[in-house]
Amino acid sequence: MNQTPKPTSNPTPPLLSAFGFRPSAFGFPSDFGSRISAFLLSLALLSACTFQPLSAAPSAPVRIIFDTDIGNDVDDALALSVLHALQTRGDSELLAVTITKTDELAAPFVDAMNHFYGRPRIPIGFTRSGLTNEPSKFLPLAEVKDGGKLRYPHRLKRGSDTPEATRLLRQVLSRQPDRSVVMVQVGYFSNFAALLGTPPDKYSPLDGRELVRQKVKLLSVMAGSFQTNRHDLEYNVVQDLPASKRLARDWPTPIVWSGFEIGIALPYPAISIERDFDYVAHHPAAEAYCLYNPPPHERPTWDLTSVLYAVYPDRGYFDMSPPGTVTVEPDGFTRFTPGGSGRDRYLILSRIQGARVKEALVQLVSQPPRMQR
Ligand SMILES: [Ca+2]
Repeated sequence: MNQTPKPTSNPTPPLLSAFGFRPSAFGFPSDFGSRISAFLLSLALLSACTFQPLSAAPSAPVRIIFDTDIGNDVDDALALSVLHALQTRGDSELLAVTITKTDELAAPFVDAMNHFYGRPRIPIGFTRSGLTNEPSKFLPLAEVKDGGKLRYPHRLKRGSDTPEATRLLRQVLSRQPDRSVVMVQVGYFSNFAALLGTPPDKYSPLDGRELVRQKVKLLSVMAGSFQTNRHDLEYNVVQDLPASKRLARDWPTPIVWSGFEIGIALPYPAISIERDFDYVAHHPAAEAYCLYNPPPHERPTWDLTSVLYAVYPDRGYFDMSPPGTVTVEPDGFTRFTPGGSGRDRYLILSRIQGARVKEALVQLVSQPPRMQR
C-alpha cells in the first residue's frame, strides 16, 4: 500500500515565503495547475501587502502645540528636533512652542532651533509664572558667536520679548478646527493650567477650559510615575505643584501620560551623538547634549516619548493602561485610579517596543533639516 499522502484538491502550497511565493512553485514544470494557482495566490497576497495601505487616504499632519521647560534637562531639545523631523516627513505641524522655564534665553534657543530647521516663523510664547530659574548648561548656545556671527542665527533676544504663553495659546487654538489639536507638555504644568483659567478675549468668546474642550483632542504629557510599587515624586509635577493639581483636576480632554519609568527605560544611544550629526559643523541638539552631559552618558528620552506618541498614537510604539483618572496628591504623587469616566491613560512599554522606539527616536533626532520647508 502506498502510504504517500495524495495531494489534496486544495492547491494552496503548504509553505510560502515571506512574500507569498513558494520557491518550489516555479521549479518544476509538472503540476502546471498547481503552479498557476500558487502564482495567482502569491499575486493576491502580494497585492494585499503592497497596495492595501495605499488605498487609504493620507492622513492630515497632526497639529501640535509644544510646551517645554527647555534649558533644564536636554531631552526637551531632542524632542524639538523630533518634532521638526516629523514635520519634514509631513506627519505633523508645529503650531506654536510655549515655554515654562523662566530663563530669558529659553525662547532665543527655541528660535535658534526653529531657524536651524528652516522654520523661523513658528510662534513662541513665554511664561510669566515667576518660578525660580535654574541656570542652564546649554541655553547660552543661543548667544555663541563664531567670527562675530551667531553660530545659530535667530531673531529673538529675550523671552520677555515674546507674547505671554496663555495669550499665544488662546490665539493659536482659536484658529484651529474643532478637536484637531494635540497639546504636548514636557515641562512644568504652569502654562496649560493657567490657560484653563483664562477669560474670554478678542481671540475667542470661550473661557480657557471651554476653548480647550472645543479645539483639543488630546494632551500628551511627560509627567508622573505609574510604577505601582513606588511612590516617586516626579520633577515636572512638583516644580509648580498648584498648577499640576489644577490641570489634573480640570483638564477637559483625554490625557495620555508618559511616566518617569518610560523615558528612563529608553536611554538615548551615546554613539548616535558621536556619529550621526557630523553632516553639519554645529548641530544645536547634539551640542546641547554634550554641554548637558556628554557621551558616553546616555540620557533618558522622557520628553521624546510624549512627542512620538502624540504624532504616532496608532503605530504600536507603546501599550496603554486601562482608562482611569490621575489625581495629583498633596505631595505631588500622581495616583492612577482605573475606571470612572476614563479621561486618563498612561503609556506602557515592552522590551520589544523599547527597541523599536529607541531606533525611531535616533532616526528622528538625527534627521537632517530640509531647509526649503
Ligand atoms: Ca522637559
